[in-house]
Amino acid sequence: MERIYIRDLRHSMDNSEAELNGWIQEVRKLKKISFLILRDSTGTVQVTLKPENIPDIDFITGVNRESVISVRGTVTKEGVAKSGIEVVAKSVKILNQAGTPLPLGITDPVEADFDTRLNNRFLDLRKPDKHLIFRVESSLLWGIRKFLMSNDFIEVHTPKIVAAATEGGADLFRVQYFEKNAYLNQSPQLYKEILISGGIDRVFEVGPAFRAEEHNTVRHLNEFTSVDIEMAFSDHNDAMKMLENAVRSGIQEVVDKNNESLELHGIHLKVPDVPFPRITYRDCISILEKEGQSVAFGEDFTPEQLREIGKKFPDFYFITEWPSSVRPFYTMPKPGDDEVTNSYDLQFGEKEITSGAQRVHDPELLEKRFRQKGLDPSAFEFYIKAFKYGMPPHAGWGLGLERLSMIILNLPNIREVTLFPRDRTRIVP
Ligand code: AMO
Repeated sequence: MERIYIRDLRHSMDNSEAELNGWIQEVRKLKKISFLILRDSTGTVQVTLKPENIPDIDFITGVNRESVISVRGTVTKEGVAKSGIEVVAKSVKILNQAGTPLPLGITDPVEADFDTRLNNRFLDLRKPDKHLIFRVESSLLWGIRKFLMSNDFIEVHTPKIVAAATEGGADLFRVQYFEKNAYLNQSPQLYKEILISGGIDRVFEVGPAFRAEEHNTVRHLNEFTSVDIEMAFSDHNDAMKMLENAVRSGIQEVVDKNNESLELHGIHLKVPDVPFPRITYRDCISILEKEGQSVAFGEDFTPEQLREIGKKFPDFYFITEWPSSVRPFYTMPKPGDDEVTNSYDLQFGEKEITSGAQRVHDPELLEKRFRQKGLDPSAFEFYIKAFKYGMPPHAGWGLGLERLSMIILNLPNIREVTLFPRDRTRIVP
């Protein structure tokens, strides 16, 4: 007998035979017959147990909720269940019994506190709305991957144990690498640029990035998933186009694959139009000044200031031409105006999703930029070397996958879209 998912029962013929596997969500015992609500990764269905088919009916209905079972039976399309579909069991096999009491309820109307949920993530994920988050994240990434692959990018994997800091020395996790000191990589930045010198032309990577940021916020993780690209013979404008279309393609895939489930959970997702608006850092200062705020040129915007700017741009938009002082050494200064750079952040309202830029490709300028940032170029010899023997002009970006998922699902905390979050206090489970 073929195993089928509960979602697909609606396509089954009346009176056909099916095997279903899943968890017992609920037991309803009546005088003669009993019902189980069976749940799998795609939904729930009512299973009818009749004593003439199931001689050990009392044993089965006495099994704890959340035990794992396999049911073989007849699909009945005009049953008494609300959905109209039920399965009249011919046999029920208990595959594994669940303990009691459950450390976290699956169907409780009142949600447990977040820590209890995360401590019992395996149970939390059995709830359909939590499960859906990770289906959405998977579709989102698949849409982005498909877009990049169809634009001649190849997917690469670069080291996560590294010898040099990428995004600034402060937020590094140290690891003991035999007799040497090493770090967990903050970003694949240096490696993706080296690959451009390697002649690969267009690369992308999806992988973990580690930041030892001390503060616990709803938008920061100490380990997040970074979607990075780097493209040769390109500038920041080319990279921004690639980004807005990648985001659009990701959201399109989410809608194509999950719209029915999203609508069921009251989430109405719109595929954004491109191009996204572009606004310079200096224009943002003007907006803030009009609101009576004084902003010092050369500093990052505070969360309050971003909130103010976000009021004018509630959807996706780019903030471009950030000052050199707030961008890393690898960022290309704007020709003729080197107070600012050929850089951008993709924002959604007040929230940052992506940073990117055209990069410095001239090795002399690169060494100068290292020194301006107070960094010793000799620690980056392996990187600078790749610039000395024919490095094309190039540009790219790094997108926080969890940040984008959080935004499209309108969730208040980045931990909701992270299976097993790593934050200032949490490394288990
Ligand atoms: P940046 O440091 O801005 O740039 O990071 C890029 C994007 O990664 C996400 N992000 C985070 N998400 C969750 N928790 C964190 N602690 C965290 N830190 C960053 C954000 C951010 O926009 N090398 C450059 C990218 C490039 O220029 O290609 C970089 O890493 O969404």
